[in-house]
Amino acid sequence: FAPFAARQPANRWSTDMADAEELKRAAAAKALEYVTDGMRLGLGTGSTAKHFVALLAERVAAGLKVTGVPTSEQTKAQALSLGVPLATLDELPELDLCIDGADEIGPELALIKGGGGALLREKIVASAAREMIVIADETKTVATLGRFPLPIEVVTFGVEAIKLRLKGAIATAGCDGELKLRHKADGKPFITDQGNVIVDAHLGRIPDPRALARALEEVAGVVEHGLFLGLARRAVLAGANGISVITP
Ligand code: ABF
Repeated sequence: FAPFAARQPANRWSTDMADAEELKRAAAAKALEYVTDGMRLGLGTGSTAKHFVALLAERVAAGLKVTGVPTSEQTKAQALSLGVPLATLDELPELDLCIDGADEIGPELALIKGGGGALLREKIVASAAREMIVIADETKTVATLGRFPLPIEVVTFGVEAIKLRLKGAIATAGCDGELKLRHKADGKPFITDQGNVIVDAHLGRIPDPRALARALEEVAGVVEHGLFLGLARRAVLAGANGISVITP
């Protein structure tokens, strides 16, 4: 991609945004190199995954044969509009590769995902794949997970009671912080593709992600959480100095 120093910062904010999009697109383009003819592909959600789907569609138009399983209604709509052949996970329960973005990437490629609200389908699809590659700009990497609020998908019944139990569970894993039910811009609760709601846990630091994952999974009403541990086998990260590919 183009050298960043060469740009004129006429409007700093829009220039930074453009740079960020370029980095996401560069990571997506690199990840495309891992896609081969005949693959069954999990298609992620979010702005980085959106670049990947767009680039994949160009390859499909040029003759690449793949079948995608989308992780959200949003990705499904994009892939359909661009002519990427799709199947459901019931039709293709085993996938070769899943390519998706992340909100935070920690040591050993432990991830926080779900900022876009698609964590449940994302985790099911990633788990069905032989390999998951996470794509991101390098600002997503952290030494300790938790600066990004951890999304926890819960059922709509008894949300306040679930939040109280979550608070206790989080404390047993050495974490603390505010739990907020996610809302849309119109003030209504955000509802996931599976009809649940999301509680965002503002923890700041997650010293032991495995302990926290175990604790959350014991709370009745929790459908899934955004800690993706041991799932990503590779991260393709784009930064101002180029692309790096890292493994756990
Ligand atoms: C999905 O999109 C999510 O799990 C994550 O929340 C988000 C990352 O979005 P972006 O690529 O737009 O930063 O992968």
